[in-house]
Amino acid sequence: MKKIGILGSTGSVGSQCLDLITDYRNKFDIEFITANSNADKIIDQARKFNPKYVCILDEKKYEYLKKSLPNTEVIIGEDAMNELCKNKNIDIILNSVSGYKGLSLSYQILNSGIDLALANKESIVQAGNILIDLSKQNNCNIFPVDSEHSALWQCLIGEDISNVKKIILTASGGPFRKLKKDDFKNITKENALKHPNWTMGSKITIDSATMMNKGFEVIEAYWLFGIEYKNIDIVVHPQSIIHSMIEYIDGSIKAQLSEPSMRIPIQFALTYPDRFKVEDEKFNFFKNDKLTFEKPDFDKFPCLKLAYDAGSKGGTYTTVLNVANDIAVDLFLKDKIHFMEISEVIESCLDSHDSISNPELEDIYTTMEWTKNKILKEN
Ligand code: MN3
Repeated sequence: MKKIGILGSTGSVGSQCLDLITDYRNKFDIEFITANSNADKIIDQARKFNPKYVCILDEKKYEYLKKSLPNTEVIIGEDAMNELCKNKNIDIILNSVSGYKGLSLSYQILNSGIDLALANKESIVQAGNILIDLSKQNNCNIFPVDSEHSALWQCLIGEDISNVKKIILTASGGPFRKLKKDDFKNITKENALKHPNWTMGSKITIDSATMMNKGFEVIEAYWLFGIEYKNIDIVVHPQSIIHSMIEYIDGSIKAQLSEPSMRIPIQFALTYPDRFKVEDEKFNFFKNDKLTFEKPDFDKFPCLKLAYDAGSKGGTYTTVLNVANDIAVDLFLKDKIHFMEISEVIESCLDSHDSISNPELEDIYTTMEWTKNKILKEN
């Protein structure tokens, strides 16, 4: 039995993780589940899966939760959530909270020497050096749940990293791949929230529309696999069947393919080095007889360049990139700024930032505060 904890169990990745555990109840023991504020959903989940702890951030929901789950330990707040990540009896914790708040949890998990199944890519974008160092010091793993990085990981098994020439990240291109640049000014929130291939939370859906999501994934790949930015390429592949590729020094390219479903990357992070059977729709070559590829358009999607630049410059630039994006997306979702202003807000923060090289956790938090204050003052 693997003991697992799920941070953000009511979100898209968290719920899918519980779904797959339904098929393997004899393999996993759920220690805790946590949510931001969705009390009804976490109550349903707790009744079905019987975790030892249920934690919710929203304090107003405490009484309701307590009453609904008399036989479960109900706890509230951020500190309690952090406390859960210190339990060394747990084998692996899935961090699938959304946005920059995931960092303190990822930190706590690795600091306690627990394996981290990472769906919150923001934490590695914000503090890659710190998380990677921690995992080495404490001899624990960061297993990617992002489908591209899971693909890269799967392509690298049994290979020597020094034989890698290139990482090729695939991108769906998002909903505005074919839209002319002149028409970007007419983009509405509703258009941006419609992703062609994946159903996800609203924050990551907007990140896909601006392609900042891919920019973050470039930075995530840099930290997870230690490959220089100049050797990380993006190829737009609208069908989302090839989830990413590795090119080796001999010219051989390995790819991982499947229908676009998060089930495989979530499950592989939990079962590695094993593979468990899934009764799911299998890839059909004859229904998918056209796999196409395009160059990414850096002109239409300025967030891509911002991400490469911030990543290459290093230090706290990627912290600014991430937090500025988080807040800009939130402002966009609240109809306070236009779609095209998302990248402008981020760029202006990056331009006026004094980066700290080799940042400590304190520097990261200071930078987060600085970025937040700057944007909220100006918007
Ligand atoms: Mn992805």
